This record gives sequence, C-alpha cells and structure tokens, in this order.
Amino acid sequence: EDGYDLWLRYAPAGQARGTDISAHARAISAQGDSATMASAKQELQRAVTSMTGHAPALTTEPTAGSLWLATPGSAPAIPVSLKGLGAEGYAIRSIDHAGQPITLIAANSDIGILHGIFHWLRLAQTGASLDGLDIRSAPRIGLRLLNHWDNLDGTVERGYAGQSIWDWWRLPDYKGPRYTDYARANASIGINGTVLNNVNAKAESLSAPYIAKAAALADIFRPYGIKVYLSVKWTAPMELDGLKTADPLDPKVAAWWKAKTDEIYRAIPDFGGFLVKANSEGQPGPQDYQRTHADGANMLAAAVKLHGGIVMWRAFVYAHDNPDDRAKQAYDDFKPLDGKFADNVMVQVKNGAIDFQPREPFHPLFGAMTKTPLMMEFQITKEYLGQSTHLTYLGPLFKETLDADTYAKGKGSTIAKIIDGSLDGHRLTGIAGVANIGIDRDWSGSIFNQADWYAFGRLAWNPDLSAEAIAREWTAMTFSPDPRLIDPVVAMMMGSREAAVDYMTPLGLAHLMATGHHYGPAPWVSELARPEWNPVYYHKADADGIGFDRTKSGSNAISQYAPAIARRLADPATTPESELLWFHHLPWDYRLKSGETLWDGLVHRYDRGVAYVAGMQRTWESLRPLVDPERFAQTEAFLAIQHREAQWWRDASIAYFQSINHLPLPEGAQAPAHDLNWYKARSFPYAPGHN
Ligand code: BDP
Repeated sequence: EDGYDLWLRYAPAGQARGTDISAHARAISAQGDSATMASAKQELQRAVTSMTGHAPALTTEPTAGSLWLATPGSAPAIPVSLKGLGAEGYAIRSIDHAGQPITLIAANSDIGILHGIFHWLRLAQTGASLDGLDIRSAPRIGLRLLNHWDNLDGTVERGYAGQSIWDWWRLPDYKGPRYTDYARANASIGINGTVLNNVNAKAESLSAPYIAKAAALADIFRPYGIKVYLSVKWTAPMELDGLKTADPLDPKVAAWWKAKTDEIYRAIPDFGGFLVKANSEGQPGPQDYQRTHADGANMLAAAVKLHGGIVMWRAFVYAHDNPDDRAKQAYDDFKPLDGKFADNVMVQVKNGAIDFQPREPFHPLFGAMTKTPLMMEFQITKEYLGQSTHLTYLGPLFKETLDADTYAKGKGSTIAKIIDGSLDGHRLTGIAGVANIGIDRDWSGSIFNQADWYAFGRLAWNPDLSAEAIAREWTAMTFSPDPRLIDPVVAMMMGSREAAVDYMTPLGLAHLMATGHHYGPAPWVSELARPEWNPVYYHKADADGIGFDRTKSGSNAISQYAPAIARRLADPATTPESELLWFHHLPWDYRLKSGETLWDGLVHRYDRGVAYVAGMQRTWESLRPLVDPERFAQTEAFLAIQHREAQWWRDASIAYFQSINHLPLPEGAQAPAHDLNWYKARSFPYAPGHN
C-alpha cells in the first residue's frame, strides 16, 4: 500500500458486501467498442474482480444482474431520459429489463458512460446501497482543468511530490503506464482537461518536437475525455522564429500565432487551447508594447477560434512600479477590460487577490466582470499550506470561496454561480486547479494530499457538494468504509485547514512565509527588492498595532467589492474576525468578540492550531489497528513533522511580534522556546518546488 492506487484501490470488499457487489455486476453488457467504452469495461472488470474475487462476464445484451452500459448510438431503446445530461453526464438506474433486474448506466456519449461507471464504482467502494438506484448527474462547470506547473527540465514549480510525471525526454516514443493511470484517476472525478506545462512557460514547448510530445499525451488522454492545453510564452514568436516583436497588433505576430496554432491542431485535432501568464512576475506580455491584456488575448483567441479552441488569460498580475496595494492591482487592470474580450476567452482568476494564502477573502474580480466568463484558479499543491508534510485538507478552503456571496446581483450571487455561468448567462465556464502531482509513488507527496486532488475534481463537477461528504467518500475509498475509521479521519481532515490558518496566519494575516520557497515563518523579512515581496508589507505590525488597512483610510481595497460587502468591511466590528487583519490595522488591545485583546486572541489562536495538530496525532495513533502499516507510518511521521513545525510557526511568530509590541503573553501561554534570532537564523535554501 504505497498510495499509487489513489482512491481506485478496489480493495476486497469482504464476504457479504462482495456477494452483494457481485450480484449487481454478474456481467457487463455493452455494444460499443470505442476506446472509451473499452476503458470503461476494463475498469469495471478490474474493479469488480478485485473487490469480489469474481470476474464479471462480458455480454452485448443485458442479462440478469448485469451492468448495462448504453448510449443512443449503441442501444436504441434506452428506458431512461437522457435529456439535460449533455455530452458528459449520465444516468444510473436500477431497472427491470424483460423481467430481469439490471443496473442501467446510460449517457449520450461514451465519455458519459465512463463517468457513470466511476460513479457506480464509488457507490460500490463506499458501501452504499446498489439497489433502487435512480441517479442523474451532469457537470455544472464546462472546463474542469488541472494546471501543471511542470517545467521541460522535469522539475515542478511549487511541486512537492517529486519530478514531473511528463517524461519529456523520452516522449513521444516511450509512453509509460503512468499516463494511463493519470487519465483514469482524472476521469474518475470528472476532470476533462490538463495544461501540461508551467505558466512560467518556455518558448520551446511550442516547438515541433514538443508539440509531438504533447500530441502523444493527448492520444493517451483522449479516450478518457481529457483534452490537452498548453501554456505559452508571449515572446515565443521572437524566440523560436526570430520575429522582431511580439506586439499583438502586428500582423506578422498574429500570422505567426495562426500558423503555430494550425500546426498544433494538425497534431492534436481536439487541442483545448492556450493558458497565458502575461505581464506578471517578469513574464513578457502585450503591455510591453503598450497594448492591453484584451489585445493580447483576442489575437490568440482569433488563432484558435476556427478550431474551437479557447484562451485562458490569467488575471494574476501586479506591477513592480505600482505603489498601490497589491491586492487591488488585478481588479484595476482587468475590470476596465470587461466586455472587451473575444467570446472564446476566459479570464482565469485566483481564489484570492494575493496568492493562495491559507485564508484569503474572495477575489474582488468575482462579481465585477459580468460580461467576461471568469475561470476559477485554485491551488491544489500546497505552496503556502505545509507543502507535502502538513495534513491540511483543502476541501473547506475551496468551498469557502465557492460559497462566498459577491452580492453582485443581490444576495445569493455566489462565486459558484459566477463560475458555472448561471449568474451572468455565460455558456463558456471553467475551473482550474494547480496540480499537486509528481513522480512520487503516491502521486501527491502524501496520502492525505491526494484528497485535495480528489476534492478539486468533485467540486469542479458539482460545486454544491459539501467538503465533508467528499472527505467521507475519499476516506472510504482510500482507507476503508469502516465507520470506526471514517468518522475520526473525516473529523480530523475537516478542521485541519483552519488549524493551519491558526498556527500560520490567524485573524486574516497573510504572506508571512519565508522568502522564495514559502515554507516556514519569516514575518520579519523586510529587505527584499519589491515591497510586496516582504512579509512586513502584509502585516504592518508596529508598536501600536497590526494589520493592513484596506478601508478608506488605507488602500480602500474594500471599494472593489459590492456596496453591501464594502459597508460591512468598513468597520472592524462587522468584518468577519477570520479576515480582520486583512482589512484593518488595529491596536494590540482591540477587543475581539470573545472579550480578549487582539494580542491575546492572536496567541490563543497560535496555540489552538498547535493543539489541533497534537489532537490529530492522538486520533491517528488510535487508528493504528485499522490502517495498513505503510500508509500509517507515512502519516504518523508527517504528523510529527507538522506538530514540530506548527510549534515553530507559533513560536517564531510570537517571538517576532513580541519584539515589536513588548507585550506580555496571556496567562498560561508558554514563552517561545528560543529567542527571535534563533528563528531568524533557521534557513533551508534547498527546499523543493522553487526555482
Ligand atoms: C505564486 C508562485 C509562483 C507562481 C505564481 C503564479 O509563488 O511560483 O509562478 O504564483 O501563479 O503562487 O504565476
């Protein structure tokens, strides 16, 4: 049990349950023989055999106790309506077919069938009833993509699970089995696209040899309903073919992109399109030629349009020469461009306005660009949340953003409704997750990090699912459906993200991580070239108080939100305490709702975070008899690391803030183990994931 099988372990189900599963999967009946249908049948056979010890028969006509896979193309008279299921959805129904009980899995397409069989396998694996099924499911969001920040040299930016799974060197000739397992895992949670290379892109990824390599991957992923996309470097025409400029309005530049796009589509006929990081953190872009993001996006959009492709243009921008609050800059740049983008462009916006912090208020562009389809960008890889060793389940973080109410069109204008297109009537809809996948046997750097990949996919399919329900499914499939295990593991997962917020950046603090690799605490850093790279820029602690004033008296970032929200955020008393210091600079003796001072409350939260991790260690220890030794030991070791590091975060932060406010610790709180200089001296320049 090294974690390679992810949530597709298909562990032996035990006598009674095995018999039950067998009875519902005596045979797999299907007429189609596409590669997709073949994968669906194979998956079922492998799973049912592994869970029950009995291989189901393969038939073309449905027979008693069979799983009947039917599309209008393969089986004309399907006794269930397929309306509203679209090209990817499915229906699962227990039916009586000519006097025989069978389970029908029906869809408009073979891809829908594949999604349907994975749903049925989820039921089988989690111990759910397989009788009386009447399920209909279709994705709420059209494009459900992973973004790989994988470099052509095999490293992964912000990757904590080893090198890239793309073996660029040996592609396209050698296509290892991992690519298929990757596709299976993604198809099982409904992911339908993957951007292969880092947003900090190299021009070479668009050269002929790399197009051939991408095409080889696209061929493997196609039967699983997964399209390939590429990140592009804006100056590729100059770097690859010696053009004098990359000005998007120069006809030669447009012609180059058109020809390049045609070349890609010849190799990959269903190529998805381009992802662009432009004029951001040193990347070139249209602004270098006094053009706008829309000028750039639209030029590319024209090139892919005829082929049905799209452009995903990232809104993650902040300029080195802009003295204004970094949190405001994306809005200031993009809001005026609303309505100016071509209809096959999506603007891809991170969940928060800074950068994937343990907690951020939602990005103010959500709700502000009603004429442009906005794509959500979450980070599945935990750059700022403990990377591979900390157990911090991201389901609650994703949900917090999806459920956030923008009030853009009055109460109930949630972000989920913006990105699924329903609020503003967009048909092009999407969500992206920065992948946490690498060559490690367990794919994600830890067993529990697999849950974040899983949760992302499930929420992309249906943002209304609860983080807890997803954690339950994942735990049942990854470990076992035994309630003695599920209940404590899920409880542990559900509070884990809040615990990280507590021990790293409580009460709305943000970006206090060490330089470059963003791992441990370094709230003291103040000497980096750009002000907004320094933690002191974010916490603004001084003898009198702490926090970033984003109200009228400060940067007025709150004015970027809908009036109903801005009003609430204008006053610390009506600002959620979880976001307090994000929006306000407050005196150390400010009274929290609990009655304690801000300083005492801060210290208590650090302590609460550390205590939560100790609690997870106890819970995990109690589960020793229920978990296989290999995976038990990994989590046990990682929790010990997490506990040590939570304590480090707490102590370093307290030592630093105390050096500024000179306040005593609240009654009963332990003094940090070392003095501030000890924490400042800790460095680890070779941390992974940072180039
Ligand atoms: C930040 C990362 C950096 C990425 C950047 C981005 O630190 O490595 O390149 O975001 O999203 O989170 O472009």
